[in-house]
Amino acid sequence: MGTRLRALFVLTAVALTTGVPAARAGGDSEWNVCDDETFLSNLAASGVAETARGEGNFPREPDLNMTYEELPASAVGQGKQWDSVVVVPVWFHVVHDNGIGNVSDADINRQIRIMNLGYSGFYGGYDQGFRFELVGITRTNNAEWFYAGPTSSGERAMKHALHRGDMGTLNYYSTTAGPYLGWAYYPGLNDAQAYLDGLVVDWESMYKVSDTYEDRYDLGFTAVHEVGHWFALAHTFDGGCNAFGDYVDDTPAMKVPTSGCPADGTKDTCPRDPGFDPIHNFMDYSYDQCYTELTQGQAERSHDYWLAFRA
Ligand SMILES: [Ca+2]
Ligand SMILES: [Ca+2]
Ligand SMILES: [Zn+2]
Repeated sequence: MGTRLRALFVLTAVALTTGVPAARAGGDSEWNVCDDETFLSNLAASGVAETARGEGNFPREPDLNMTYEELPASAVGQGKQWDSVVVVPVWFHVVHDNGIGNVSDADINRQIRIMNLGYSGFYGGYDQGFRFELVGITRTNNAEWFYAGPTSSGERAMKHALHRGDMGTLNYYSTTAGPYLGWAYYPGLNDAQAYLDGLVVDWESMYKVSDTYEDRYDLGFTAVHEVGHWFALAHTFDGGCNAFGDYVDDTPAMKVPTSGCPADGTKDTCPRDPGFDPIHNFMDYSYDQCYTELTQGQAERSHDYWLAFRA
């Protein structure tokens, strides 16, 4: 079905802002996602990046010029026919800098468990019909890879070396994720790019392994969010108030990402679209403690794409 899908999957992931390089918190320089060396030198010079990732002037995720669309009509709704839970094998790649970020096996198993809880509806919402099974762990001491940002030579080298399995295998790279909390690639990478498939997730977002993101992003839910992209889920705010929104019917449209967790739950940035903003959805940008759910519509979209690209 490749040709009808056009360019939508050429790049990937997730945009909070578009086209504007993020200014580094704590400094006046600008960092372009393609300029890895500048980032690394700034990181070494300032020492502030550890406290700034994903916050302040940093978007949580890079803008990789991702586009996303609906599948061809013939492929839409096929996922409704899934009749058993899909178990996704996971290769977990620990990349560290002389021990910094060298998370334990227990941390990894807990992270997999959190992903299983998130995708089974344990916290709320709809059982997504996916589960995750850890099949292997790699450990690599490599500072370049550990600090690498998206589209960098470090990312490419890391994935060339470590990527395992096929498109139905989830490769999870635990690094700093550069200045971000994480990024992921949508389904549909071409053969030459297939090695890039997978998640890159900030190791400090794992469940209470660090206090850097305490009370914000420290419950392991960044990976739940990134897995959503890997399944083809867009942000609930992607598309804004437009009719197609995130191509999921049962997530109310929203215009801007949520920050924190608005207490009364009545944030409504698309007042003409029924429903309050889905601030508890894992595909918004809320704090971890605000995340509880994915919807039936998101499960159906994920299974449609699974059948089309990963099964
Ligand atoms: Ca929607
Ligand atoms: Ca609304
Ligand atoms: Zn995202």
